[in-house]
Amino acid sequence: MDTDMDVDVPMQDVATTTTTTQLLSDDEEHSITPTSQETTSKIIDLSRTKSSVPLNLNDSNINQLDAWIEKLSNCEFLSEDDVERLCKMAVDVIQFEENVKPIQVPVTICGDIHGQFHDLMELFKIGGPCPDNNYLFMGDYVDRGYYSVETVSFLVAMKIRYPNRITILRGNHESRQITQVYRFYDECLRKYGSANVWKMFTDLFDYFPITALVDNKIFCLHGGLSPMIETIDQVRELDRIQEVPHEGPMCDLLWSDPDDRGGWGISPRGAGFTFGQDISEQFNHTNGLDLIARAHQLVMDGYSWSHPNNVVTIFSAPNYCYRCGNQAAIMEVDENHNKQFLQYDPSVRPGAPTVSRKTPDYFL
Ligand SMILES: [Mn+2]
Repeated sequence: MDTDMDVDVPMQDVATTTTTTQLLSDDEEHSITPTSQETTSKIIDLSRTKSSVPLNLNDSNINQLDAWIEKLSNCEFLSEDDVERLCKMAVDVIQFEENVKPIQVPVTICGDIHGQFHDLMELFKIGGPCPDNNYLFMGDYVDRGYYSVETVSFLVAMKIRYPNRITILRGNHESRQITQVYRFYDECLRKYGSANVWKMFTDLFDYFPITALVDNKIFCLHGGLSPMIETIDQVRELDRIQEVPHEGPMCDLLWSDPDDRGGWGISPRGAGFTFGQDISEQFNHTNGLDLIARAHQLVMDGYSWSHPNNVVTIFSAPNYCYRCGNQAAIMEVDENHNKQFLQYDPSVRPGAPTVSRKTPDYFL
């Protein structure tokens, strides 16, 4: 029985608390022991494939990517060799993006997806197809749902194919440690028979940008603020190309949550901090921002304002974990910075029982 889902369902996604704490001490146990032989038999070192110039798409690349995207659109995963090609191409695109990726309006901003592939397809139906529309995803593509491989492969392929139309930030689940606990690692083993694909993707995650800035007004990131970061320029100076650290500014940006209490608080998740309205207001004032847009927390309507209009949470996995009964949302920001939330319900998943929209007791 999958126990992590049971603990995880509370609004605050608290399960990650226990995980992080455990992980800090159980490090060795989680380091690919069962498949280390398979993994080492084929050494894939993305850092050695790094080039000094961004990928220049040619006709052959484009045809290859279009074929992959079509296959993935049908929720069929790529071969291991194709994932290796995909990740190498992705490094040559993503490594050149800044820690604070500048983005122009209009753009549609999206929160957690968590391997719910069919709901991601629904998201593109609701928000309009890419590349006709610009998208910003704020992390947590993998874990929890059953289709993390297809979900992350699809988004990475779209990123390479339309690099100026889609931005994919890093979430706290785009990490070696977290994915070994919350399914992505197991899913890769089951679908590919070894941990090679897991290693390729988690190596790639190190290159994902950690924040984005929409027209210098909306600061977008997965988690929240850090007591060690007062200005956006300080984010620009971080060395992000690494596993998500257990503490420090990069960890906080991916793990923190807004809170009703003022000031900084200890996070029940065991990583990052909670931050109050005073902190958000100060950060937005200091950096000339209108808004902080973030994901990371399950919210029943798919979006939720806090601090009162300084922070918005966006969550794009409807009926999270196939059982939470929540709506999902995305936020469209138009040329005039008007914001519109588009909500949606879970899509039909082949072979899945009819979805119950009843709110579970434990939310009440
Ligand atoms: Mn998260």
